[in-house]
Amino acid sequence: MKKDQADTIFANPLDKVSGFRFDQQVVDVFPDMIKRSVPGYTTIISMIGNLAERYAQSDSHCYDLGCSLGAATLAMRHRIQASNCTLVGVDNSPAMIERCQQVMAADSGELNVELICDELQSVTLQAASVVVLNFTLQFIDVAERPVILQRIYDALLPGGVLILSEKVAFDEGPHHELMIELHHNLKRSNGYSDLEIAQKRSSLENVLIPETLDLHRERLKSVGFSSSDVWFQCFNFASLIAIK
Ligand code: GEK
Repeated sequence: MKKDQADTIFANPLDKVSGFRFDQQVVDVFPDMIKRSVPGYTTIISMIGNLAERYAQSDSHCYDLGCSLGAATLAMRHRIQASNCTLVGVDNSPAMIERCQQVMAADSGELNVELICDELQSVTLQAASVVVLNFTLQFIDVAERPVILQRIYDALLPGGVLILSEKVAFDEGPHHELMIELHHNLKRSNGYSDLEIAQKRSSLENVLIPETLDLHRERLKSVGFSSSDVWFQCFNFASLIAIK
């Protein structure tokens, strides 16, 4: 397996900053990129393992939708005790899935892992006890989000959970600016230059669409989740748990 590289994708001035894509260049730097960009990422991954241990049911599926290199899949694989549980990782980036396959093959976990390269919107979900959307929904057209959550809710077994992590927006005002500033300060302290931060921000414009926590809670309620709330937040990054 190729060694992970440091993320320098936006380090030099680009003539034209294109819309962000999960291609081979991103795959090669992905672990470094996500750890230095998403506050609390390592904690969230580890806690997804804890939550999966608690909520995974025997004879069920646990889905990692937008699995990238399978960090959340691996965390679940090493914590789930329930018998006959199958992990399913889905990602629409062929480069991500190819590397994820190598990651899973090199891992000694015993739970069966199935990897699917497809749009998560078209994958059949069934008998699910845990569904993870760890910073994935934010990349999908806002209009498609309610349908995706409804399909997840319908596929969940009673007592099943959705773990939804997102970059979130705040209503316009001082708090909105403050959260963006605090996140950028964190990226600076993680070694990104102002140029890298600015070029990445413009690459993600219209690709990553954050919504407010209120909107996420309302949508989860409207598809049927009886309870949902934030279990982790650092600045404008949050993770919710919704229980069926
Ligand atoms: C982690 N969960 O490390 N269908 C399937 N996959 C998609 C779709 C789609 N429609 N849209 C985007 N993706 C991971 C991190 S990264 C988040 C998730 C980030 C995939 C996309 O290819 C990418 O791999 C992933 O969602 C988002 O816990 O990079 O900020």
